[in-house]
Amino acid sequence: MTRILKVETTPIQGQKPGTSGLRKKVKTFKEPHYLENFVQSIFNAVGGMEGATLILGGDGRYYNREAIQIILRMAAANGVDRVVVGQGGLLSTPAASCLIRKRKAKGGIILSASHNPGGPEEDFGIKYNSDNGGPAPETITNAIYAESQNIREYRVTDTADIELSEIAEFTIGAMTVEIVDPVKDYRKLMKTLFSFKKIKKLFKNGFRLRFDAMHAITGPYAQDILERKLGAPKGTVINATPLEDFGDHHPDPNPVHARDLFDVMFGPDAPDMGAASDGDGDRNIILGRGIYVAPSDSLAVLAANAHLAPGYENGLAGVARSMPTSCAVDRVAAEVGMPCFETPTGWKFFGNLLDAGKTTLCGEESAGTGSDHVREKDGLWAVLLWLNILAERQESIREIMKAHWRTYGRNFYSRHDYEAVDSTAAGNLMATLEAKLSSLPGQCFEGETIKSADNFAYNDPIDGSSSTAQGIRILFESDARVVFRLSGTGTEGATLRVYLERYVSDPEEFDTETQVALERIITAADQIAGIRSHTGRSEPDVIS
Ligand code: VG1
Ligand code: CO
Repeated sequence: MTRILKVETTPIQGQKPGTSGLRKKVKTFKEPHYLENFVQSIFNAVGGMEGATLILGGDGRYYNREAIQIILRMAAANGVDRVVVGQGGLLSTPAASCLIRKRKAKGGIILSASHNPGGPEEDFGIKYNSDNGGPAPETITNAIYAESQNIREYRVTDTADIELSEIAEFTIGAMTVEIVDPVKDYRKLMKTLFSFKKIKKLFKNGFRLRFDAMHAITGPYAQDILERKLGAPKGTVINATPLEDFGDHHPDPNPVHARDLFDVMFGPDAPDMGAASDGDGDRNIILGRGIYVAPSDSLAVLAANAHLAPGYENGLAGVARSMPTSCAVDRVAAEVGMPCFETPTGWKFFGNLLDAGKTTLCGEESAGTGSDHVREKDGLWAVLLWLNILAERQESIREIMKAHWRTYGRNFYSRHDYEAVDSTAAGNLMATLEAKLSSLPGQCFEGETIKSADNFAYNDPIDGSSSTAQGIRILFESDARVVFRLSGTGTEGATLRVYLERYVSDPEEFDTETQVALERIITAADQIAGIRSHTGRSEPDVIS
């Protein structure tokens, strides 16, 4: 007999999900009732789990397996009918999204702190995805938070751990636990979207790719699809084994944390393409030989060329980008004559547009691109779409970028992150800026006149919900822009993100180094917001 225990508990402060679920230090998650309270709050917030199918998996970071065992015991006690778990407790975020949709599950729980570091002293995270496969919308995340602040009891069974290493089925009381191959369904989906035949031929003809899985979840997916199915040479995927501490690195594909890849791609004998993904496999960066493709540019290029892949041969219904993402994709949309939506940061805001068929491709400046094939951004998908396009166009990545800029002009773009800033100082910076927004238009900084300034608010065109204070944006007369936002995924103090952009139409300027092209805007941003004076920092921690 399986005993169901009702455990008395008390609310824990600050269990508010951020941009992408709840992220805290492992130590916090290990505190008594911490994980349990949040999981029970999820179950309560979605109206109970009686008879439901639930998808469960994570990026393999430290505490992944323990958390899975706890969630399985709680799911059984909450009347879940079936839990589908990735073998070894592993599932990338896009693969989990794929499974939720395929299995018509009520939802999924993904264990990851994405690009944040892992290990006993580092970060852990948990997010809930709804039945469309996407991150729970704000109505649900708000309800989860409300539950977590009122919780008095959670339910759990007293069963032993389930063996996660073999593909098999188990039962806990009336609940079935089905352990599945984490890659299989995802691979099948990719086959429906891309010409594996043409990509195979590309590799056969000697195309060289270096895919850095950063010791995170994409390793097994990339090895299976790129090396075993598409014939890329063995060793194309590096750092392919998921490790609990990601080899003591941040699994964040940016110029700082993916430094080795950048060095190779800008060094002698660079391969044709470089790519990397993050902790949970939803992000991607793309590099060509001696060139880094800004994620905002990647979105624009994919939007302009997606029709070259079988899954998108009929064109796109529309595109969507997060507000801080550059306007490069807007230019493609205008040219094609399709709608372009601007949403707040976080993939959950794309869900309604995708469900309603209003948009096919979505993207964020933070190295996230995806489409309506799932309801998450998808790192390996983006790499495959690039490969399919390269196989069709038979040009280098550099040539493709140059041709794109010649057609549309170039949106120089960079994000400056100030990490672990004192929370009060960061709050003051934003409040001070907010207070003077209405006085900014017409003022001039570094020769740049401000055209408009506001704190971005979004009204969802599908369900009418509104989200306010999503980032302060300042537009200049010169087609340049700066956006200020505080991160919702950091776990130490506050992270200030400053997004900088300048549009240039003169081809003579296209080869300028990005930070140089943005120099005036960078200085103006500091003058407007007092970054140095508020934070005491003279330089950003990460420039991407
Ligand atoms: C960051 C990115 C945002 C992304 C989010 C989750 O959020 O800026 O674009 O959606 O991470 O991505 P923030 O609030 O720290 O700026 V992931 O790869 O962590 O699921
Ligand atoms: Co991620």
